[in-house]
Amino acid sequence: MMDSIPSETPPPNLDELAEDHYFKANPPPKDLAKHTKLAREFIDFHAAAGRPLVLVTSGGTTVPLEKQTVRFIDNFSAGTRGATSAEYFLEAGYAVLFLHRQFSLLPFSRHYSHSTDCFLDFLKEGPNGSVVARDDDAAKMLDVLRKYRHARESNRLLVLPFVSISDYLHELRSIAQLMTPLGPRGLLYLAAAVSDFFVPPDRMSEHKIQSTNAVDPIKAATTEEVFDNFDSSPAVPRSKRLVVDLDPVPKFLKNLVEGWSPEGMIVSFKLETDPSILVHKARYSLDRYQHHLVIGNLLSTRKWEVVFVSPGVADRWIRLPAAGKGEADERIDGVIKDEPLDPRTLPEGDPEMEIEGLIIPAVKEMHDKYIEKFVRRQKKE
Ligand code: PAZ
Repeated sequence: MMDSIPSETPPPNLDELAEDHYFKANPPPKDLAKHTKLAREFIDFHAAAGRPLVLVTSGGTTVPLEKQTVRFIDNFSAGTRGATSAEYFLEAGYAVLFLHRQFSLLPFSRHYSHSTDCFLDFLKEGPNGSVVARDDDAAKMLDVLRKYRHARESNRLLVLPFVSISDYLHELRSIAQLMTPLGPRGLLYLAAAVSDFFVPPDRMSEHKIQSTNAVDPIKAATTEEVFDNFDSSPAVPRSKRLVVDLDPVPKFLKNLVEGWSPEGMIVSFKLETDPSILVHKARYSLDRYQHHLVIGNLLSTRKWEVVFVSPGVADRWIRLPAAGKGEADERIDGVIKDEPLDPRTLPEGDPEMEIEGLIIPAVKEMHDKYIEKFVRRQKKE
């Protein structure tokens, strides 16, 4: 009789199991195949040209409460960080794949949308029934228009929308995997405000959640299951309450780093409201997922300062200069501050300066070094 051979089957990879389960249980967005085709063509075009390409994610993700969605949970993000960063990446020579929440801010058009002014306020009647920019706005609009046209005509900007958290994750996974031919020239800059909680499909109502029990008798007469997301001993009458029970969204950053995009440089953002935990949470995320850079920011000061947390180096605060002070970076009034700004006493900045104008060159510098190191290592092998 033969001795039994010890089994060599590796233990199951829990991250892969969670990924498999999530993507099977949550249906893909209906435009995924169309988006994937556009993304593949765009990425392959720039990979062949040896150009660096950045995937910028931007805006909030919705958490639908019903399959035929009438209501959903959302967050504050307007997509300013993502849309503004995309413009600076284009200026820095990148091709930009802009994956954004539908109807959030877009690169270039952001200068004329979502503001207190209506875009028509920037226009006036011109000669012979034409429409032209108002004199005060013409110079800036021409500059923005030229940059936009150049990005479009040189095929450097691809804009793809998503709506819900599951749309976002499906799109992110597919695009990250398609970025493989870029090797280290691929950069993932994850600025979208991604929901941490969601309603899993098996607990989601098909139809609009009812606020009264008026349809109960009709429902009871049919074989259809009545949606029930209420607890069993409500203090307020059952027909008047809505208790929403959310599951945590699985954390896929590890899958992204190890499986979907193992050669690209990955930059994530960490948003907090409590200054005392920001840096700690950013460092925790970096240690846990082993990616390349976490950019920390606080809700109240995110347009003035961010903190770069990366492996093996000290935290680096990047700040807008106070008005009239010129260069600022880590310094405020000549003093290096490594504590967050006080939101009640934010310096009056130059309205023409945007913090993304400081963030993107710093990210590019890190990305250039990352590519160099990767190429050097490959040569040695
Ligand atoms: O869209 P916005 O400009 O108003 O805000 C940008 C931001 C705060 C959403 C972004 O900088 C960020 O931190 N994104 C990641 C958020 C998170 O999931 O922790």
